[in-house]
Amino acid sequence: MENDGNQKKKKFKVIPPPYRIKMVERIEMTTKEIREKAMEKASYNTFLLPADLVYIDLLTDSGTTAMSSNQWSRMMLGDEAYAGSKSFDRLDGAVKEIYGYKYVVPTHQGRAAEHLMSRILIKPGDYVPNNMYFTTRRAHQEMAGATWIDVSIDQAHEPTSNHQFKGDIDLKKLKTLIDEVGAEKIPYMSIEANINMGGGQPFSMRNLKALKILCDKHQIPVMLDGTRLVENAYFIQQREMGYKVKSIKKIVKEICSYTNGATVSGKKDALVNIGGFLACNDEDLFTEVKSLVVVFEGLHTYGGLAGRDLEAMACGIHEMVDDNHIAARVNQIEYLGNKLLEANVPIVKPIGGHGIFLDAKRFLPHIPQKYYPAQALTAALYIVSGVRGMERGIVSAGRDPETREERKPKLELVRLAVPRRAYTNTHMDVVAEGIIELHNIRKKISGLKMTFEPKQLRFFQAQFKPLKNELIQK
Ligand code: PM9
Repeated sequence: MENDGNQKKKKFKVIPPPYRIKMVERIEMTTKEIREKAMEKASYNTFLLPADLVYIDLLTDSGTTAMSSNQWSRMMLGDEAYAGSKSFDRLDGAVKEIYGYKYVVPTHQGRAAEHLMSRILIKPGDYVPNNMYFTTRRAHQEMAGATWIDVSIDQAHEPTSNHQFKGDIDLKKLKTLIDEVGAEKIPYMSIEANINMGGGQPFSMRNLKALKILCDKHQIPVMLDGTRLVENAYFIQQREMGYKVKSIKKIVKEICSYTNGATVSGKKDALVNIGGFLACNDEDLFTEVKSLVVVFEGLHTYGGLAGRDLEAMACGIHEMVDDNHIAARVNQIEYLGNKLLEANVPIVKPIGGHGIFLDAKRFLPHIPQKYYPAQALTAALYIVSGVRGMERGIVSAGRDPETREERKPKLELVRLAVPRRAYTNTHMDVVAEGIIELHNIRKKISGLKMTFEPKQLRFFQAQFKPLKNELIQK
């Protein structure tokens, strides 16, 4: 049997991580008074908090991974030659072996790859269908002149739906789009693995295969956002018929075989603090990417990264497909999610692959969406517990580029994303306690008004004030 990790899992109630800890970093709990002042100074936006005033940092799982001793030692072997470094060869080899694409161009992170892909493939007036949106991907599609279209299944927008593959594409919605605008106006089909904004939810292999057949028929390339591909592969292994006995490595390769290329932020699955890449099978696209990357990132063999970063990512790509690693990673999220479900805290179901998502509409039903309930909940959670999360609702959704009206997503969420290999389940216990405490005083939380709104990706730097004089009434 090839899938050894999956068998080991069944022996334990929790899945123990396949590592021990060699180096630690001190973190400090602050007082509620300190946090109240810090939150006010940060204008009720957790992105504007100093990190040393955060106790457990679940702002993001991006670039916050603990690297392995192998990755750190590979960094010392980084070949810093400007052109044609050995470290590029190792990254190139790792992507080809694990993902199976023919061509690879490194970039400094995921959005840089999205930028190159959008600039090259999109013409003004085009339409790009997606399974829900991710902030940076949609921003680049729209900046290149495309209209973003959501072709995700309806259940993806329902926090209480237990659908096992909320990342699936609604093929009827896609067919309607093709009929309405014509395939020549659709430069690519954009499909994200384990959709982030929907709660870390996977697509199924069955749906992906059907999507590929439909797109091939209309000569529309399928471009994957492979940022959280391994987590998606894990859910396929656990939930889809016929995949229980397959290794994560095989499932990852199979997914990629039904796509024409991918943009990847290495800061998630690939276990590095910086890095990304664009990979594809089409030689013409590769030639164009190589030509454009030198304008924005650097030569096509380093793409804005140091040789040591390429080494760490090459090593991380091999480590990420270890069945034991990914089982323990997702199990830690389930551990936290189940504690919250037991305490009747409203979270997105099923429990996702990279974090748990509080449903602010059910948590704070007294705050209308126009007063930013998820933003208020994120700020209040920090004050009560020292835990930092991120708004994933109306603030993150931003404005329609044409009408400039606020987009009002059905999902109004607070994301608590768990960094890989960084925290223990004891930390998860503390996070759960903080959220449950906050849930008990939820009626005292007030809404927010926005006092400053940046032009792009406003959630990063927007500023707020409580509607009443205090965010949490005494
Ligand atoms: N994701 C995250 O925290 C970091 C930026 S938004 C706070 O979830 C997907 C699915 C992502 C993603 C980043 C990117 C961009 C692309 N696709 O951050 O540029 O989740 O490396 O990747 C973040 P980079």
